[in-house]
Amino acid sequence: MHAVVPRPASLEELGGEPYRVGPDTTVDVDGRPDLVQVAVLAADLIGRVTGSPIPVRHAGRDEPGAVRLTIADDLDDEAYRLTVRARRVQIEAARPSGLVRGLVTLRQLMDDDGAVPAVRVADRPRFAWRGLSIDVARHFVTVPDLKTVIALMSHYKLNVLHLHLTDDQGWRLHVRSRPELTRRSSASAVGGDRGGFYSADDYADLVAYAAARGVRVVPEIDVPGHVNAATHAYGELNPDGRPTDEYTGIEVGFSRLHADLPATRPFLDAVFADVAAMTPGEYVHIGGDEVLTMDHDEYARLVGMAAAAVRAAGKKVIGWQEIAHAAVEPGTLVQFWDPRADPAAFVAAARAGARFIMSPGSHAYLDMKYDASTALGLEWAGHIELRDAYDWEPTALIDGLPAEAVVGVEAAIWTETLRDLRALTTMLLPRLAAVAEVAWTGAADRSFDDFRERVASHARLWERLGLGWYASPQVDWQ
Ligand code: TNX
Repeated sequence: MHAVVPRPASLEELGGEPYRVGPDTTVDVDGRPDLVQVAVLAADLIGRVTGSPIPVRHAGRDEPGAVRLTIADDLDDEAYRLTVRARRVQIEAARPSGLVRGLVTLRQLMDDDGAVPAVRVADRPRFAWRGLSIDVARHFVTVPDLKTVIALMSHYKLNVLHLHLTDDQGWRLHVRSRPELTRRSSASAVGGDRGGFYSADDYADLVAYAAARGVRVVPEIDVPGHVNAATHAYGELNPDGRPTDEYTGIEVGFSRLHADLPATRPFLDAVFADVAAMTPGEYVHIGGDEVLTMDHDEYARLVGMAAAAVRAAGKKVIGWQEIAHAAVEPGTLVQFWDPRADPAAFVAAARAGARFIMSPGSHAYLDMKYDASTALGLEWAGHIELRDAYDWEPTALIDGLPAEAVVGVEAAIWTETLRDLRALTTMLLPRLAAVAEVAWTGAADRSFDDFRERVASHARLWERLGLGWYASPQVDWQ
């Protein structure tokens, strides 16, 4: 399967000479704006390999040397076909996002001199939702650093960037109707480190950069716990009317909203309406995790208010697994993370129409240490070596949950201990590639021994991009 990660559904050797990027290489495409955007991305990616700029052309027929991008209506959403021959390359997909998946496969097949073996690839994802959740609240991640992570996600065919934008330690997105959130609560971060926030323009820029790479952004405003940044900015959210103190530690579960305060519902309505308005995607994440200081009724009322605000703004609701205990409606997504929970509540939620995104702490939490000697990261869900991030089956995590209820897989990275891009990618790489394969490749086509051989050459690209990565002893790195 050459070195393609995630492993494609099928790859056939055609024999004969490889394609070589050279002076006659162009990217040819029909003149639709969304296709031209993919073509420009293709020209940029291919041009970087050989260091020479590649022209984009509108061309109706096959020209020698061309990498041709074509819309093929017989394919599903993100499926693609890639055909590489000595004199031409063709990528076909139903939509631009499918063309991006094919382009990435082409890029991974290319050696450092721009040669690509003659192959035919036919490929499609197992799960429609293949995500990475990033905590930009404990430590802020700047726009350029986040773009690097988005490009990496796209390289592994992930399609959902879930941004954990708010927590006790900081509020990272400007919200028009509640400007004090970023004015008073964005400068802080864990350990007194530098904070930051995304302006509306920054955010739109990130959304567009991600969209061009086939990645949707799902914003998370975490309520009704993990809210100290909000209660620090707006005293009216607290029973005594006074702002809480800034918080820069790493405890969880102490902060909370109050269902009976008059300011609470208007706050939720306004914040979720504004965030929804900045979101072209279908989903807004309401958090809902780890509220340790509230009775169940109040929790359910507050989650209900947040969910209602999201729906009133025209979006669908996703929340951490705890929301399965509050009202779920058909179409609600529940994000599983903690296997210590009782499966019965999830099975009941699925019966009520909820669907599941799988982020099991012991496999997909990429802020866990690789082993006891890892300098960065936490350990509450155990150590996660590369094989642990790879060897798990998303539909077998919850007893009694029907396989059809599982619609996605999401890695998560929490940043209590991760202060910069190098730290972030050292935890992501190589494990992000492993989780991406769990999400993309059919269960019958997956094996760790095969994966470890394919991923071995990927470190060359990570090095080339100057990224930090972990040289897992489970791989013979090339
Ligand atoms: C649990 S997972 C959390 C986060 C922490 C993380 C650290 C979840 C929904 N909540 O608040 O940052 O563990 O690994």
